[in-house]
Amino acid sequence: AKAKLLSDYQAPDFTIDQIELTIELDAENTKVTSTLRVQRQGKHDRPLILDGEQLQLQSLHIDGQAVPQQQYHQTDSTLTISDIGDELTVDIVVTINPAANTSLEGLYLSDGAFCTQCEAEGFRKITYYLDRPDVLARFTTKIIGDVEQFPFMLSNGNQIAKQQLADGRTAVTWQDPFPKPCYLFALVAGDFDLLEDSFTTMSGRDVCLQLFVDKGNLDRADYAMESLKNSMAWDEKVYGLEYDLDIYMVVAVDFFNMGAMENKGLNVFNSKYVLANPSSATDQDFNGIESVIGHEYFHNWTGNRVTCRDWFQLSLKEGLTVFRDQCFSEDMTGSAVNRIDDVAIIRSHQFAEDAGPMAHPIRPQSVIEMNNFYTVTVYNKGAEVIRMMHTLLGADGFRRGMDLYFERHDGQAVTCDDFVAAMEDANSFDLSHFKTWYQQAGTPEVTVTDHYDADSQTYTLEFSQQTPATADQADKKATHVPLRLGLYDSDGAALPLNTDSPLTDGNVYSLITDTDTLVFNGVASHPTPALLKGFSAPIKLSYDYSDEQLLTLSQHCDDGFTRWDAMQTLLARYIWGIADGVINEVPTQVIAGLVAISQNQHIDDALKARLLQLPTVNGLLNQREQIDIHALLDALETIRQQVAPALHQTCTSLYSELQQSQYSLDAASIAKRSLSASCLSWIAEANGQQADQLCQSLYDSSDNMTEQLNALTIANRFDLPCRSSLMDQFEQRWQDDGLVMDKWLNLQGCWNSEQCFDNLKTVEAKPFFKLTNPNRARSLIAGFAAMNYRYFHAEDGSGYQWLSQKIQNLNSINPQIAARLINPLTQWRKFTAPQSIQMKACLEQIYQLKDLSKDLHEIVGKSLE
Ligand code: HT7
Ligand code: ZN
Repeated sequence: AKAKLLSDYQAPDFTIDQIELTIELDAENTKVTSTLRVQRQGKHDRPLILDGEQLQLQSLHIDGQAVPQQQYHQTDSTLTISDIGDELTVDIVVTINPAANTSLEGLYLSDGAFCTQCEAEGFRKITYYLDRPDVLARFTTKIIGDVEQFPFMLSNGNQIAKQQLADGRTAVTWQDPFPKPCYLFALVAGDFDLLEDSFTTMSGRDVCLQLFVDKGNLDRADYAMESLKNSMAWDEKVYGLEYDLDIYMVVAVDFFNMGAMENKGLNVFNSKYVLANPSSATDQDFNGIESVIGHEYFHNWTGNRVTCRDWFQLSLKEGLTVFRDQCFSEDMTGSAVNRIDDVAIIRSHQFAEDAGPMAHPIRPQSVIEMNNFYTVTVYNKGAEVIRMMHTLLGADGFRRGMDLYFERHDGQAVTCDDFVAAMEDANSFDLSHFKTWYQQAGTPEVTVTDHYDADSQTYTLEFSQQTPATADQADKKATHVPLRLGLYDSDGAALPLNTDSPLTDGNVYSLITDTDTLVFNGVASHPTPALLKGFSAPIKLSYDYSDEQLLTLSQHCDDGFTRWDAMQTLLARYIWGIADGVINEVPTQVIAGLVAISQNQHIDDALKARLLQLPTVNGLLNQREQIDIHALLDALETIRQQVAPALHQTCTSLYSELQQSQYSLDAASIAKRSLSASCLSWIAEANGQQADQLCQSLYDSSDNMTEQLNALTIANRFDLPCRSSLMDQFEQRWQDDGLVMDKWLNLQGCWNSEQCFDNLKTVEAKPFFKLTNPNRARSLIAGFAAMNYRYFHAEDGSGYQWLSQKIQNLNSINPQIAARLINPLTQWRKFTAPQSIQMKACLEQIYQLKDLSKDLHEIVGKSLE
C-alpha cells in the first residue's frame, strides 16, 4: 500500500451536503440505500470518486436514472462515476455482511447487537461515500428491523419518525441537524437496559441523557451517568460550552477496538469505560470511566463542532480533547497525582514511540494505515503540546484563544495551524517557533549545568537542547521549551526568583535557542534547582543532582510531580548502577530517604503511594540504549530486596492503619487503598509469609474489587502460596463476566513463573477467552508481552514466538488489534543479543505472511527498515 502525504492534501472535487440513508438490518445481508446530494467544487471535469470497501453494489442511479455500466467503474476501494453534471442526486444500493465483520470497523455485530465504528475510515465499509473529514453533510437515517429483536434502533440526532411497515418490520428515522463528516455517523440496534437522566444547560435547555447497557447491568451504570453530568457542567464552567442537541445517548458494547467513540449525539463505548460498581470495578476503572466519558463529551465541541480537515490533523481534536479530559479529572479529584500518572504514560510509552521505528510528529507527515496513528504521540504528546500553550498563555489567555477558535471555525473542518493561529491572535503572542512541536518527532533532551558565585550572590543556569534523530527525520531544530523553574535552599524552602530575563507567569522560562543562560541575583547560597516543575514540557531533562539534592526535593518541593521525579531519578541512578555492575548496594541515605517518606505525616496518601514506587521497567527502558533486559530485571530485584527490610516495619503499621471499615469512593479513601497496596507490596518483598496471610485475609474480608484485586495482584507478583486458590475463587465467582475476567486474564499473562507457558495454554482454552474480543485478547496478550518481562524475554525466544503466533492469528481477525499488540516486538533494537536477534526473526517471519494486513505491513515494515 502507498503512503499518503500531508503535503499532497487537496480540497475535495465534490462535496455532499445531504445524505439520506436507509439501513435494513440483517445479520448477513444488510441492505444500505443512500441518496446523496452532490455538488462539484470549482471548475473541473474530473469524475466523482467515492470510497467503498467490501460492498456489493446492487444499483446506481443519478437523478433518478440508472447509470449505464460504461459510466462507472469499481475497484476494491472505489466507485468512479464519470460524465456527470455539477449538481446531482446519486442513489446507491449496496449490501453488506455485518456477521462476517470481525474487524469491528464499519457495521458489525457485538453479541447480537448491531453497532458501527466509522472513525477513521469505516464508513466506506457501510456504503460508497466521500469518506474524508472535510466533507460535511446533514444525515437522515432510517433504520428498518424487527422491533422484537431490536427494541432500540438508534442513530445520530433526534428521532423524527417511527412506523410499522406492512411486512411487520419497524422503521425508525433519525435526523441530525448538524452537518458532520461521515466518521461521526453511528447506528446501534439491539436490546438494552436503559438508564435515563437529564441535564439542564446553562441557558436553561433540558437535555435527555440516555445510557444503554447490556441487560442486567443497570446496577453498573450510575457512575458513568454522574460523570457525564459532571462533564457537561465542567465544560460550561471552564469554557462556556453548552451541549447543543436535546438528547445525548451513550451505548456500551462488549466488542470494541478502542475506548469509545464520540459520534454526534450517540457515543458508542467499550463497556469497560461505562460499567462499574464497587464490587466489580477498581478505583482505577472508575477513574478511567470519568476520563473517557469526559473525553467523548468534550469532543462534541473539540472534534465535532470543529473537526479536522484531514487525518494528519488528528491531534487537533485528540491532543486538545485529552488535555481537556486531563484538566477535568484534575479538577474532579483535586489531586497532584493525576499529573504524575499522565507523565508516567508519556515517559513509559510515548518516549518509546518517539525513539522507535514508528516515530512521528504529533501531526504526522506520511501515513499508510490511518488506524496506526491513533497513538500516544498524537494523543498524549499532543495534549502536552496544548498544555505548553496553556502554560505560556496562562488560563485566561488560553480561554481567549479557545473562544476565538470557536468564533472563527464553528461548523468547519480545519487544521492545527488554525488552532495555533487562534491562540496567537487572541493573545498577540508569537507561536511560530513553538510550531516545531507539530513538525518534529523525537524527544528533546535539555541539559542544564549551573554555577554559583558567592561573591556576587548570583546563580547561573546554562541550558542546551538537542533532539536526537528519529526514524522518520534526521535533522532537528531547536524548539520552544517552557521550563517552570523553582530554587530551593538546603532545607527545601522556596527562594524568590530574581532575574533580568523574562519569566512568564508561574516562573516559566522559555528556552528557544540551542543554548542559553539565565542568571539569578540575590541568591544567598548554592540553591537546588527544580527545572521542570509540573513536567512543563515533554522532554528529557538532565542536570547532575547530588543524592542530597534529590532527597531534599523529594521531601520538600512544593510541586508533587517534582517530588516524585526526584525520587524516581535517585532510584533509577542506583538501579542502573547495579545493572551495570558498578555498585552492589544502594547507599543507606537513599534507603533512609524512602523510610522518611513512608513516615512523613505531611505527605498525602496518594502522593506517598507514588513516592514509594520504584521506577517501572518501561520507564527505565527509555533511559538507555542497548539494554541487557535480564541484568536490568535482576537489578530491580536486588534493589527491592535491599530496600524492603528497612521499609518493612513502617509499611506494616501503615498498612494496618490504612484499613477502612467502610468502602467509599471519595478521593481520601481511594488514596488510602492506593497507599495500602504500595505497603503490601513492600511487605511481600520483605516477608512472604506475612504477605500471604494479609493477601488471603484482604481478599476474604473485602467487599470491593480494588482491594480484592490488590490482594490478587500481589499474590500473583510474588507467587505467594495463596495465589492459586485466590485465582480459582476469583474465576469461580466471575467466570460469566468477561469484563471482570479481563483482570484475571491480565494477571495470568503477567504471572512470573516457570509454568507460565503451560498456564497460557490452559487459559487460552477457557470458554471466556475469545481472541475475537479485543478486551479479552488485549488483557491476556498485553499482560504477557508488555508486562511479563522475564518470560516474554525468555532466553530461548519462546515468549517472542508465543506473541508472534497470536499476531498471526489476529492478522485476519482484527488487523487493528494485531497492529497494537505487536508493539513489544517492534522495540527489538533496544535490546542486546540474543534477544534483539530473536525478536527481529519473529518480525521477519510475520512480514512474510500471505495476506498480511495493511496495518501490520506498515508497522512491521518500518520496524525492519
Ligand atoms: N475518536 C475515537 C478514535 C477512534 C476509535 C474509537 C473506537 C474504535 C476505533 C477507533 N478508531 C479511532 C476515540 C477517541 O479518541 O475519542
Ligand atoms: Zn478522542
